[in-house]
Amino acid sequence: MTRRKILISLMAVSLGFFFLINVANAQVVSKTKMAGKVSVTMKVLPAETFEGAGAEMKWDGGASAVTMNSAPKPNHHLVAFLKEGGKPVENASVMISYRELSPEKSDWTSLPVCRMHVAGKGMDTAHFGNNLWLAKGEYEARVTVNKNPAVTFHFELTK
Ligand SMILES: [Cu+2]
Repeated sequence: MTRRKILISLMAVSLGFFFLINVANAQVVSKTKMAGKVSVTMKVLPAETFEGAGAEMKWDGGASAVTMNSAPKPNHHLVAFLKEGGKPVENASVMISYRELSPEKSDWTSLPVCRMHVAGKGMDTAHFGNNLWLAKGEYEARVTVNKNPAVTFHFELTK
């Protein structure tokens, strides 16, 4: 092997590691609870894009999407997927609020909730929520769907 080829393979290997580390770093939280007859799956995903050619989310109602160029730049996507009788719920009035429990205790903050679906995947993937910035720590999120009692989820972000 020439020196140049060795250098290129080293670069490819380190690029591979870079992607691996990033995938491993993408923290995903998913929890499900019942709110009346509606099953509410709260997810905390890495922030998703709403704009540009390869946009991951298609906004389709409610509050404005918090885009990647918002300040502070969002690092998470806090959303609720709803099902009733095993079928995805597309239309609902959804309120989401959250608060930090540790390291600092904060007041409840309401998330501007928009409805979206996964771009190109149709309304079966409809969900409610938004991008936001959250520091590492423990949190509680409260999701209210229509007139059902609110459901509370506890989650921890390690990054
Ligand atoms: Cu989304």
